Amino acid sequence: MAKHKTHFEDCDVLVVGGGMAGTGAAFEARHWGRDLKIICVEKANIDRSGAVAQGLYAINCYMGMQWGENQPEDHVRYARNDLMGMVREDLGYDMARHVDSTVHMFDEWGLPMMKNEKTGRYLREGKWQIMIHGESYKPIVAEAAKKSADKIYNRIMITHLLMDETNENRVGGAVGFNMRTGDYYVFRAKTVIVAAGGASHIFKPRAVGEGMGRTWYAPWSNGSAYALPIAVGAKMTQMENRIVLCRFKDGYGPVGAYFLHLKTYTQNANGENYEKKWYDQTKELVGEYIDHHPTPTCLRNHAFIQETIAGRGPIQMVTTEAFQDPHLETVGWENFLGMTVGQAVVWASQNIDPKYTNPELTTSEPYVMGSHATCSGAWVSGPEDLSPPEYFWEYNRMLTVDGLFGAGDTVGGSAHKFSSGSFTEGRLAAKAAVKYIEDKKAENINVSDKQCEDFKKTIYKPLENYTVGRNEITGGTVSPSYISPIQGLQRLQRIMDEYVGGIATNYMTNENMLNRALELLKWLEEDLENVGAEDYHQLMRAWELKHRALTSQCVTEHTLFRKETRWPGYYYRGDYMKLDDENWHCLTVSRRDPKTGKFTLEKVPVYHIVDEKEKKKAS
Ligand code: SFD
Ligand code: AMP
Repeated sequence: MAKHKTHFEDCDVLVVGGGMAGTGAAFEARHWGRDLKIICVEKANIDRSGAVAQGLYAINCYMGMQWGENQPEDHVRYARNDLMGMVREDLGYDMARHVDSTVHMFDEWGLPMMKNEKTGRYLREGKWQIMIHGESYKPIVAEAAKKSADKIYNRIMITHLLMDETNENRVGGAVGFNMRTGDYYVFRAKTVIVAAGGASHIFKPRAVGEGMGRTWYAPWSNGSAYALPIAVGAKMTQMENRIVLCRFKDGYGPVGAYFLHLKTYTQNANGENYEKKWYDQTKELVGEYIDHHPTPTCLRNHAFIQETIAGRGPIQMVTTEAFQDPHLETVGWENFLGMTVGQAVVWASQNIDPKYTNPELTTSEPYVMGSHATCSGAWVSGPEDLSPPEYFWEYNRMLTVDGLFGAGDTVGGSAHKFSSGSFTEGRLAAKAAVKYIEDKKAENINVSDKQCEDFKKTIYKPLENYTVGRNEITGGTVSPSYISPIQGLQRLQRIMDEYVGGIATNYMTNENMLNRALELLKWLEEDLENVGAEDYHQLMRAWELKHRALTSQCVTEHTLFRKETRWPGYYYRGDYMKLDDENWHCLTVSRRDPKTGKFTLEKVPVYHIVDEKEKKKAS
């Protein structure tokens, strides 16, 4: 253990994760806290980390209030509709009313924005989306964070949150290790903002074998955003609301620019528009939600999945018409070259020229996120001017652990934030964290040396497991006493895939399957005490896996709790196939007791804040 040098860093605001939300948090913390010490800790390198590492081709959340294009209320209606009613409208409204100012800063900072030549406005891809040349999106926002924070620590993975020993429910910082040097880092902090992104590789991906590692969401998004708060007893919400994405096959290229800007459309293998065919069947399941506009993302998936099960796949995107226009053809290719290069490479390597061949689509494995058309994540306080009492405990975006804040994928209930909304939420969280410090809520925090030393032992245990266990290998690499991170990951993915509604069962699950999953996940948790890491990179893999496994337990508990199928196309509860507004028009909230590891779940009212006054007046 002595081999791993310990570094201490004391600060006011600690930002965990320097992605979209983390860079927003670091930037805004400096704005409000001129004299505060602000530290950002990033697992990779902030210049190219997180989901936006490769770049993006659109900013998917921009109101355009300066031109009267949309108002925050409109966005709340949109997100509520898309999520089948289940969103935190206070959080969504709060993000929407501030998101334009974020985008205007990106513009000032040099992000190349496409313009509509006729109107001079940002070029719309869709009602909410604007188009960018975004290959350098991430370095641009990283620069703002680097100029704002006292220090950015790259290559340090945060594994645990520290807790105050005088106040059981108050955060005291975080610990982690540098995956290049192996050094141990203790960050004692007055406030912590978790902005560690979503989770891929929880469910078995479609791309396995030679394609292993390819996913739509960033493969390095490992659920720390959920595991860190869950481990200290913070409440989580809507963790059952995993998302399945319609994507171009094999490269997982996004479809938004194609549907919305290029106006391409889908068809089954016989050239038929299949979506309409599933109208009556879907109506049986979800009632009038199928009549909403735009059709909720999950219900579009539903038709796709059912049509494929019926044997009329593959489903194709009709690109051959749009691509006859040379401008649209350029946009179609550039969209991937600036965001998902792998899709362009797949097409090139499979002789698919979308001008002449309609490429195949697929539905992805599920991801856990809080920023796309889904809202899994932490249960946080909303802003004081909007939130009803159940949703408000003084500091905006503070979790149910004092001094612990969240933003972006970390935060549940506020869907459709995307890159710009996640950055915005980071700003909101940072502003509140600074206020928390100014209000003297972070005084006399006590984090003992013992707490830090105990975590140090825990963190490096996988190295020890390997060093001892490898001596027992008598042939090959199969060890009788430890498992490798990749073995553990594949086991986790299989449990989630086969029992919790992954691709193996066409997203189907039920109570028996979920109970079995919980049993298997418990055994996995026990076995993960024996995960072995041969170097620091594998040590990171070991901790990523542990975070994924804890996140998975929470997802499974939530899926078991909600006894209905709220989002057909994201997953199905075979034993409760219908949407049940009478019993389940509510949010789900869980808490894991850090001492016993037991989860408890509750229903919390979903308040429809926007339009409610009008409705009341009318009645
Ligand atoms: O079309 C630790 N997203 C899109 N958003 C848009 O606005 N437009 C698009 O065009 C988008 N598309 C898209 C998108 C994502 C991807 C992967 C593709 C295409 C291919 C979504 C946004 O990217 C997403 O909403 C935000 O990035 C979410 O922000 P945030 O901050 O919640 O997550 P992050 O950016 O991944 O950052 C997380 C950071 O945390 C680090 N990290 N650091 C230290 N210790 C740990 N334990 C850590 N664990 C994680 C990560 O390294 C990362 O830097 S489209 O498909 O929708
Ligand atoms: P995607 O590329 O699928 O991640 O989507 C990017 C943006 O376009 C998101 O805001 C989606 O909700 C939206 N979007 C994608 N496909 C459609 C569609 N068929 N109809 C309406 N909105 C869509």
